[in-house]
Amino acid sequence: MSYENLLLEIDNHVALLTINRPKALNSLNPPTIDELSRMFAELQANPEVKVIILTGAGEKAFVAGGDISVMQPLGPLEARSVAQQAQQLFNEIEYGNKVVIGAINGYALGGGCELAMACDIRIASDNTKFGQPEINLGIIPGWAGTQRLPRLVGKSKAKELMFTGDMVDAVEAERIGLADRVVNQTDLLETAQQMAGKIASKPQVAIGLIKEAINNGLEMESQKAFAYEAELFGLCFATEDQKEGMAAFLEKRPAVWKNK
Ligand code: CO8
Repeated sequence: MSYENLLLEIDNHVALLTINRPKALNSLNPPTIDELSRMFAELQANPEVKVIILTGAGEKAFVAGGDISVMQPLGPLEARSVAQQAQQLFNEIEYGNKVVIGAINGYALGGGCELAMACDIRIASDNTKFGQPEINLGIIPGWAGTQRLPRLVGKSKAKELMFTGDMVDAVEAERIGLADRVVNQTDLLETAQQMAGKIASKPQVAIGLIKEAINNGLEMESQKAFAYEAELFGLCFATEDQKEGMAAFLEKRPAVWKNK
């Protein structure tokens, strides 16, 4: 399948996916959202790929938001449809079976901040600015920002950021829990690759079950979530990797994972 707005490299079980519209600061128009949906479906189905790194082309922006020139003339039903299309993509990223690391390399604003928040982990370069500036356009976040941001930074900080439209720099983003790590821009991809390589070297069934336990469990009442975790923990004992991992520990040798 061909992609006009995306670049892809796959190396050693890690896919590096780059949104490539640097002249428009990688802002997301409907064709790019459509390409991202097709690409994530392809990568989730590719057994060679264990971890996906998502970044933006150029040194200035990860994604500067939804494409405002496309949004400007929309009617309410079209705007709702664009919101639903992107929300579906972001759900596929958050709930999909592969780990997704956001390598956030500059502005992550509006829909760009919402896309970053759908990633499992965010590593930000020191020039990154996060924000939900939709209020300055007379709209509210529509790609699940009103839901994912408070879950990451708390209700009142999320309201402050959305009411004011203010951006936060990478250090502040790390302090409030929006970024997990901050590095020099020159080190960003290498740091993401190192983390991706480490995660790709782990037993993948258990990695997938951790993702499921956290994502689904956080949406449940706590006693139900504990029971759900116990079920998934039990499921690990149906895998060859549980047998191998424990045998290897007891035999004092490195484990050889089969990812099944
Ligand atoms: N959409 C379209 N084009 C953009 C966007 C964007 N979000 N951001 C930047 N661009 C374009 C600029 O228009 C400019 O194009 P050109 O060179 O043709 O004039 C080019 O990228 C470079 O941008 P600037 O010249 O503005 O660069 P600066 O360094 O001066 O400023 C900023 C960088 C601060 C990032 C500035 O570009 C900016 O404020 N951008 C807009 C940020 C924003 O408001 N993002 C939120 C958009 S709304 C959103 O994401 C909601 C999505 C949900 C939609 C729901 C359903 C419809």
